[in-house]
Amino acid sequence: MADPVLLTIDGDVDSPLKLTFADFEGIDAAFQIEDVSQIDPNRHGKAVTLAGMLVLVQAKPAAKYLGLHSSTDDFHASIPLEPVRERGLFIYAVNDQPLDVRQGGPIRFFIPDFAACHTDEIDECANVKFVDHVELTSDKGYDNRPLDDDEHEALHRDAPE
Ligand SMILES: Nc1nc2c(c(=O)[nH]1)N[C@H]1C(S)=C(S)[C@@H](COP(=O)(O)O)O[C@H]1N2
Ligand SMILES: [Mo]
Repeated sequence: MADPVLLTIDGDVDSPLKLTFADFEGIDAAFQIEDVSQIDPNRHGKAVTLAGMLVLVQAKPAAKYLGLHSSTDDFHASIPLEPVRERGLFIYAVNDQPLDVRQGGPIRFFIPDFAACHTDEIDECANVKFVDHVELTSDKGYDNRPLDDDEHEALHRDAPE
């Protein structure tokens, strides 16, 4: 059987992509971070940079928002692209194995230096786990991140461990 597609990237791009684990491993070393713990000691694994991904899909100048969608638990964020362009990461492997679901795998979006939850458009909540679809858009897209402490608490209470 063919390897499953882990991430689809489309929207305002000239070259949409569907990536399997092997595709992630094959991405140019210039677009890879070998060891995410060098950037954030609390995070581990190997990542492809958002900047690299934007080159691969040939993002159009019209792309202003980064949509991060998880169909696994119906969690969605849409954040301004410019401030995260050079620091966003897609973590996909630990010890050369696909990222475990407990760490947000198979693919986890991660912004080092995120703001505290719901204090900013680019907050910790935008570190979308099990992200399977990235859509670049000219306007803000669908976003169902928690808006306040109560919603946030409810989300964490219901989250599978
Ligand atoms: N798919 C998905 N991603 C998600 C969430 C979620 O509920 N589902 N919660 C978000 C929130 S609100 C926070 S604060 C962080 C928590 O990341 P952690 O579980 O690694 O601490 O993940 C974010 N990513
Ligand atoms: Mo959060």
